[in-house]
Amino acid sequence: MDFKRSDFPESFLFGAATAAYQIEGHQFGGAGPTHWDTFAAGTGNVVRAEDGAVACDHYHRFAEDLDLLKDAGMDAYRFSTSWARVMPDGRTPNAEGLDYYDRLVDAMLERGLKPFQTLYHWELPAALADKGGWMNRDTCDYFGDFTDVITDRIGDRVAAIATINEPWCISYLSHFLGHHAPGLKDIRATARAMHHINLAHGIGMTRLRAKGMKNCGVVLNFDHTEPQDDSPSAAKAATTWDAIMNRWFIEAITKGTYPAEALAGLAPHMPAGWADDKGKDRQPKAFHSVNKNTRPKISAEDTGVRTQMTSAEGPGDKTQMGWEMYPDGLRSFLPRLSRDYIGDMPIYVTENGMAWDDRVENGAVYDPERIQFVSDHIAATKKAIDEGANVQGFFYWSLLDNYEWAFGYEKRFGMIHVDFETLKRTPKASYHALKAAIAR
Ligand code: IFM
Repeated sequence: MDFKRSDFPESFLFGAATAAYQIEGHQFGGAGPTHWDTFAAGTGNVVRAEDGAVACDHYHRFAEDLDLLKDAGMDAYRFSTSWARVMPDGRTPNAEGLDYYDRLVDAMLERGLKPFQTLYHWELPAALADKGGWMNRDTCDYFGDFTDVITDRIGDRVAAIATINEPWCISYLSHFLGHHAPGLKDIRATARAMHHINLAHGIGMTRLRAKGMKNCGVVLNFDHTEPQDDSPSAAKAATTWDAIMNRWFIEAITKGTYPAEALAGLAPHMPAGWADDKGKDRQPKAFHSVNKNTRPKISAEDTGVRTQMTSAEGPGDKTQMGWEMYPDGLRSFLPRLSRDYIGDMPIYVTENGMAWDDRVENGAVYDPERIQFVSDHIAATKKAIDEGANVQGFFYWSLLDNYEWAFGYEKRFGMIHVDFETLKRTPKASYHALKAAIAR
């Protein structure tokens, strides 16, 4: 890789990220069923109907995985705490689940790794999905209770806490585009979920602050949106997409408002009294986190009934996900975030990574494409810092090959290969290259 640690400020953190349902093995330790188990069991929702029952068995193998992080010279580990493990029915604490996270955090500290916790990374307890999930406003208060329970147990030792991972995916991708659990394509459900997820963030932040927790924030995903062509309809569609994907959550959280371009379609479907909630999601944060991967090109399709937005990938090289590799999107977005929304507040790039069809050959995995990808995105992060963004850390997504949601185990994002038959871990060439760069 082209960079060295000394290109960055001394306090800059290098780490890798994972999420509970994607790696832990949800059949272990008394975790309750989640809406992802239900979604995966449906026909055609997930490749081969795979679920997170075993995943990488990180639940039993976390010591080995954390050793690999430490051996790579990483400073921090971004992990998430499964709501359904901590409270299997969404409401009642599970001692075994709390003990697990207690051991996990201690194991990070023993290895000198800073624990970066995300409270909610998508495994909604099925019992709460039964009550309407994120369409139900009560879920926001229940999230607050979950925040209390897990923070009482590990909050004294974590370095940072993010409330929610990628609200756009939880709401729009899952309730309008239907790609993720609960797999809906329903604008009324979408508007509710898009509002409630912001409210849940606000309630979570309030609970964390009440406990004196200082380093708290949220993780949003952004894409550098561009119109597909020069037509006015494509320009309008790109502006609307940008409003829904990039502005809805950050503007609610920083300004207490929703962008007019998004409200134009969503307002008729919002829950009653939504305008009275204005500002409840706008709680003071200490940091902001960004997950960034690709560049959708947006066009408008006139169906004869109404105009709909269509997203397609840009022209550059693609990853195994079919996503365009576009590091300049990261370079341009980070200063935009500082300039338009958060000023000098610290930013962490909490996820950046690529999937590739990696294979073990002669006991090793050769992945030059990922080495180039990481090198380019770390260079883009450096440029963004030079342009004024206060970026304080970069987390590769992901530490391990894992459960890539609707794609099952087919897409390999890890710096460490996992054989899903034997669960053997094999660090890829990119792991060794990143380790060398961090050591320089
Ligand atoms: O695997 C996901 C992760 O859970 C959230 N951010 C994007 C990753 C790749 O799709």
